[in-house]
Amino acid sequence: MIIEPILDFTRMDKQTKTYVDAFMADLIRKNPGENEFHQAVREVVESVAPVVMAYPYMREQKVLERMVEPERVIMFRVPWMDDQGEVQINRGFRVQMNSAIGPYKGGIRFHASVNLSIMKFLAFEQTFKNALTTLPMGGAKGGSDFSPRGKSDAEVMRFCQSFMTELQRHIGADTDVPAGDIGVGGREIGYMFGQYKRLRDEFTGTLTGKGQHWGGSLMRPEATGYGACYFAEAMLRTRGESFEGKRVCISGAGNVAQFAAQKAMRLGAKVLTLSDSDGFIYDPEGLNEEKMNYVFELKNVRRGRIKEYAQKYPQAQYFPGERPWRIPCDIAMPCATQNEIEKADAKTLVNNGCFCVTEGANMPSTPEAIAIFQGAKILYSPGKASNAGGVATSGLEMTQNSMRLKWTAEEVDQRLRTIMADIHAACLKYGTEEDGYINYVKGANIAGFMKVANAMVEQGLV
Ligand code: NDP
Ligand code: 2IT
Repeated sequence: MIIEPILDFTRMDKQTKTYVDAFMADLIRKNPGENEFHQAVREVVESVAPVVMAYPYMREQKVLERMVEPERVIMFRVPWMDDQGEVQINRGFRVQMNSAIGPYKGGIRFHASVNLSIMKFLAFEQTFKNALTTLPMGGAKGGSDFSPRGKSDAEVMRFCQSFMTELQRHIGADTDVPAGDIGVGGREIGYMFGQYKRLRDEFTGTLTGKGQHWGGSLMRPEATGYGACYFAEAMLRTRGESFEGKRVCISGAGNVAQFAAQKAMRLGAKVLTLSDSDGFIYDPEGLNEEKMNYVFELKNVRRGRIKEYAQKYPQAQYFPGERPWRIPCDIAMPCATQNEIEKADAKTLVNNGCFCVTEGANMPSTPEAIAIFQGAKILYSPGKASNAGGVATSGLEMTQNSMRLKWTAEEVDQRLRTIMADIHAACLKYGTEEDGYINYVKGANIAGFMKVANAMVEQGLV
């Protein structure tokens, strides 16, 4: 039974609001203290509640109630020894949220802040994001409260091996396929893949983001940042605009930020800022290819801090302890972490003339910030739509691994562009409001929800 979506979900009536309030009260009661998870769920529930109200079977089948209950949560001890010979204990997680449309798929985050709430919010978001990619991937997320920052390669390797020694029994090419996220890049994927292969005695595409000579897809490192720029281009086009000559503020200096900056610059924009958790740099002349190469070397080879950019390029200023949002820009691309744009930041951005916010990170804008953007009717896309290029290209890596062949960079890039255009079209379909404003939050949430909900109903009560 395929349920055709109705398109007029614009108004939330009183009955719908009562449903949302009761749903959220129950969720908070069952998952106390998990603030990030509550925040991610509320955003989706507010978008899809009119759909749920329109179809009684969705309520009878408790589709939404099932979606917020992970299919499985795995938590485990990760013991390892540091370079001084001291025993260290971290906590490992894998939240297998939803497998209605494909094997579990989602990144692994290594950061001191990782806890169950953050894992569940990310796995929940991933479920909708993966549905939007048009590829058959369920939603998951994993990680640990281990921070690779300041650790030696040997320590990172020992940690990754211990982490994978437990995780390997829960994953597999047709079961669950992890990848990178904050604190997990090529180095960490390499150590985890090596241990997986050793313990399971198989060479399959069970992790994505692998090295270029052992199964990694070309363009996977670039995919999230590039995909966010392709999505932003599509948004800008709805207003007859482009990146050409625009001032862009980017937060973060990691994988997503680096390639968002490179693509935005190559599309003719002036990229003014990058940041890390210690502060941000402002380069009034904008990035260029030479400066980008410096950033790649600084962050990916030397694992240095972004403040060093201002030492290398004296026209740039470094602002410790601050985020970049007060620098006037046309386009903002948050590419660091959750809740990094708060209400006051959003007001500053809009007051300074910013008219496009494209999220590279997951849930970087607070609900209050989103309300400011949408209230001002500026272009605003949630991460689950605009950062989906990363996991989409992971899906393309899985396909190449299954076929045991490798596509060219041009072929992968073309597929990525098509996927981002399709996601944008889905947002337009479900998110265009009566006055023509495109509510990308509603569009992305309803499009992702319809796909997963229908698959769940068709597969029965599991
Ligand atoms: P990286 O670890 O490569 O880079 C993260 C960057 O964000 C670093 O500059 C880091 O600074 C900064 N950052 C991390 N945590 C914080 C914090 N609490 N406050 C301020 N700055 C912080 O990660 P990615 O670039 O891969 O991920 C960035 C975002 O993009 C995350 O939200 C992730 O979930 C999302 N994402 C990633 C995808 C991918 O393919 N990698 C795909 C889709 C989304 P510092 O060095 O100081 O920690
Ligand atoms: O948040 C994300 O989409 C990612 N970290 C990428 C996940 C993946 O499986 O490539």
